[in-house]
Amino acid sequence: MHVPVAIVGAGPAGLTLSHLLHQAGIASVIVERRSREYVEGRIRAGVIEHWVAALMDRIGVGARMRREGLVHRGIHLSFDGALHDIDFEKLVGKTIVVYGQQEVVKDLIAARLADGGDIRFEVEAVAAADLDGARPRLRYRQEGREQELTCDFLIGCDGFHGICRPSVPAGALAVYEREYPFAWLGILAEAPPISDELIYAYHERGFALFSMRSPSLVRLYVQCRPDEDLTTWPDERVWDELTARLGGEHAGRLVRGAVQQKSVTGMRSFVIEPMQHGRLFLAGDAAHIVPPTGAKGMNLAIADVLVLSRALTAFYGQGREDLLKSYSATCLSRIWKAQRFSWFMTSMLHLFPDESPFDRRRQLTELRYLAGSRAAQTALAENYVGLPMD
Ligand code: FAS
Ligand code: PHB
Repeated sequence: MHVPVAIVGAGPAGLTLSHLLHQAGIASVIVERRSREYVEGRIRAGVIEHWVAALMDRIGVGARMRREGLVHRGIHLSFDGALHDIDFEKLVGKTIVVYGQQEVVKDLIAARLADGGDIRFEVEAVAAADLDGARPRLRYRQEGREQELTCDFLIGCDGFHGICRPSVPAGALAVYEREYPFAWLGILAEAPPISDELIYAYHERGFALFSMRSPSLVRLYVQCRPDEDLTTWPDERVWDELTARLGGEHAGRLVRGAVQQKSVTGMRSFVIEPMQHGRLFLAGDAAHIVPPTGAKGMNLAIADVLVLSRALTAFYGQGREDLLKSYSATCLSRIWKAQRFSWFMTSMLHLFPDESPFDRRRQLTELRYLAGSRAAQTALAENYVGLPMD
């Protein structure tokens, strides 16, 4: 079988790309090793940047997001026992939408299938070859049988642990990475939010984040060790730690609802350069990882494939190769800005095991400066809502 564009992975990157290509009249196939139920049930990000929400509207998959998503005009920072507002709408005239990543994935899959899109669930890509040729080959396993397809372009949207990035010859990619000496223990719980916006808390016991998914579903995170043993975190301990770290009057109102999901997510910054090798293009977590403190992961994945869809449309429409050639550079300039912002938020709000009392004072001073400076708040706001997408 030959297809113009073969995409590995039905996450936000792969699904958005397939949808954008369909709207440009370009056929694609997605192979996804997990089942539809699994990818639609996977709890991950929850914040949608301003321009991403507008894009979802423009490409016809924003209706449920607008109905069920929560528009937030800013965030709260909690430190010194009080809440400090960062009002994005006042500072940069933009808002964000809080809407679960799995909901975005559900909406995109529904749209793809309604358009007769070709998504092959429970099909695992096993190897990519001939990337330097005009027709890359993708070997995949379906119902236990190995098969092969060829394509004009192979797109690795298969996340950090996928097979596409490792299929690039060693030495052809430069790797930039940093591991953080902590992780996030996250829970999803049935409870009404105690705040109208997210709360990022800096506390001597460690970072905490109060987020939400709906008027009856909250998403909460506490800083923990990278190798934290979940069995030592019964629900009550999670709630106790959140109450302690969120502090202030609102913590006392925290409703301890039934915990639906609990997991530990490691924290790293990771970028490969370039994001292309021959006719293989990498997008999303396959090419870069940010610590979730800046809420950039899913948004960056969608930014990559918007750039790639324009390049492929120019290729098939006008035979242009310039946008394909500049794909990597175009994406990397945005990716490094998001890497810097995610590192900034992570460094300002987490306790590092080896830090000194000087570092603690510096972090607190950074937060106090932020709370008192319109200039500093504006810088945070414009990065958080999403830098303009050309
Ligand atoms: P994805 O990882 O979403 O999708 C890749 C897809 O490829 C998966 O469906 C996978 O099954 C498939 N795949 C992999 N190998 C394959 C193979 N060989 N064959 C076929 N299919 C294959 N961001 C936030 O902002 N906030 C958060 O709270 C947050 N939490 C996260 C928690 C976790 C555990 C992870 C891993 C990420 C989290 N992120 C979070 C970041 C997240 O939002 C990612 O940035 C986003 O999922 C990236 O989207 P994709 O690049 O599409 O990759
Ligand atoms: C979430 O709602 O899951 C979330 C929100 C903001 C972050 C990270 C995760 O920075």
